[in-house]
Amino acid sequence: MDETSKFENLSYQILNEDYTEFDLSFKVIVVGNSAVGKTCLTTKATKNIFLDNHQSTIGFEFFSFMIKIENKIIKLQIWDTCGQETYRSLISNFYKTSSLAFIFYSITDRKSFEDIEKWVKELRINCSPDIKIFLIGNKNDLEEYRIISKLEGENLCKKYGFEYFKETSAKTGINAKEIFVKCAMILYKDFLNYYKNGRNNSMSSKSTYIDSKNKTKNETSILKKYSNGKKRGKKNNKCC
Ligand SMILES: Nc1nc2c(ncn2[C@@H]2O[C@H](COP(=O)(O)OP(=O)(O)O)[C@@H](O)[C@H]2O)c(=O)[nH]1
Ligand SMILES: [Mg+2]
Repeated sequence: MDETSKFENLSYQILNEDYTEFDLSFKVIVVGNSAVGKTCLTTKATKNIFLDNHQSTIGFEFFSFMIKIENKIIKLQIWDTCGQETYRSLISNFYKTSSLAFIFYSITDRKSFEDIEKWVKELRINCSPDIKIFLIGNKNDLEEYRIISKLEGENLCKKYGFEYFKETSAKTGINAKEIFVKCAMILYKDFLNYYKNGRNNSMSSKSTYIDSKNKTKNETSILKKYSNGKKRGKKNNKCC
C-alpha cells in the first residue's frame, strides 16, 4: 500500500517491516491450534508472501508490522507462537507483556473452533486482565471445505465479548493487513485516551509502549515527546 488511506477517520500508511524508526511499540501475541495458518497469515501481512505447505513453527517466530497513523510511527511486535510445552515459560513472558492477542481458527477445522475456549482460558490465566482479543477465522479462500459459518464466528466473538472478529485468507491476502491495521488503531487510540484523560481510563498492558531505543518510557517523557513535536529521521520510507 503506497498511498495514505483512511480508517475510522484516522489517516494511515503501512510501512515496510524493516523501517527502523518508531514512536510507539506494542506487543501482540498470536495463538490458536496448529496448522490454522497463524504463521502464513502473519507472513502475508508483514512480508506479502504466502507460504504454501508451510511447516509448523518451532517455539515462536517474531514479526514486525510498521504503520504510520496520523504523524506517529507505530511498531507492532508480533509473537507468533506454537503450543509446544518446551517453550511454555518463554511464551508466558510474551503473554504477560502483550497488549492484544489474536486467537486463530480455521474455517475448515471444527476442532480449532472448539478449542478457542481453551485459548481464552490460557490468555485469561497468563495475560494482563485488560488484554484485548481479536478472533480470526482463517482460510476463507477454501469455501468448498468450509465447516464454520461466518455467523458462528460472529456469535462466538459476541459471546466472549472479544474486541473484533474477521475472516481472513493468507492465500488471497483478504483482510491480512486489515486486522493488523485495526489492531494498531485500537492500541493507538487506547494510548491517546489513557494520556488525554489523565489515566482514568484503563489501558492494555501499560508497560508495553516503548521508545525507538527499546527502553520503556515513563509517562513524563512520553508527554514531553508528544508536546514538543520532535521529528524523526527517515531511513526508509518505502511502503508495501
Ligand atoms: N488455502 C489456505 N491455506 C492456508 C492458509 N493459511 C495457511 N494455509 C496452509 O495451512 C498450513 C499451515 O499453515 P501455518 O501458517 O504453518 O499454520 P500455523 O501452525 O497455525 O502457524 C500450511 O500448509 C499453509 O500453506 C489460507 O489462508 N488458505
Ligand atoms: Mg506457525
